[in-house]
Amino acid sequence: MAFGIKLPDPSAFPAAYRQQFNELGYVRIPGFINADEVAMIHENLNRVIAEVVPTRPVNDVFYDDKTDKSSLKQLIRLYQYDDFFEQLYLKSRFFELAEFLLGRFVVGRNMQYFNKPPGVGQATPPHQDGYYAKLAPIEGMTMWLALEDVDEENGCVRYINGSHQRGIRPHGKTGTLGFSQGITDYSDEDRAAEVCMNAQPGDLLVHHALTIHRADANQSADRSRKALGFIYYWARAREDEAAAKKYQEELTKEMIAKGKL
Ligand SMILES: O=C(O)CCC(=O)C(=O)O
Repeated sequence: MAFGIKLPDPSAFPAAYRQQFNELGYVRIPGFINADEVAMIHENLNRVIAEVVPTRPVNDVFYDDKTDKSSLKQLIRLYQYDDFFEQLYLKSRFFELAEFLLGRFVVGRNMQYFNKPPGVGQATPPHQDGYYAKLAPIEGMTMWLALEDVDEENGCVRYINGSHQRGIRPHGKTGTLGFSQGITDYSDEDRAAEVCMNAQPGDLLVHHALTIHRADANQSADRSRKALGFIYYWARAREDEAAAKKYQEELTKEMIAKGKL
């Protein structure tokens, strides 16, 4: 094709993935990567945590208890400081799947590492990722790759079917580092509609940027809950830069004042 242009391939993945993503607001893909690939990700995460994390600023690295390094809960913008994660994010099957599901060209907005260490791993408040992004239109997705067994005990992600079709809900401050905004009118009806997404290492969950989701705290005695998040948006979505900058500055100030950063 002229100029080497490569359009998103409509036959790259089963059509059922897109159908489920559009209807439910998420799709679960068991075994999206194999055991060797999962092992490679763990190996690279261990390397980054040992060698790179000590050099990163406080707003890239979140702990449940900042005096305890074993309580590491989140690494933000992982692809911006490591070659392995940059390739995994932007030159991989994950990126191709994002274009396939959206049916449009996408750009990467953030890649994160999530953990809920046993004993200290906090709940993830109900929210919609699109609220955080400060983008218009809200056409995008988050991929959530399980790196360990995940279930009700250690904090499965919970989705509400079809919630991506009902617009943005009101959000307010939660005081939770890494998930500072949550839905303020989350109801018993919402809770009753939740679906817990059990997962095994290598399974991929993909949710639309408007899909409502949350996760409980890790209540297990000794199991962590490690995952990677890949966030992609339609390349044409525009950022409200002033709003995004103001939000980020306020957030960092608030978290430092509370002693969380
Ligand atoms: O890992 C979690 O608990 C939640 C992740 C999440 O909310 C997200 O990826 O948008």
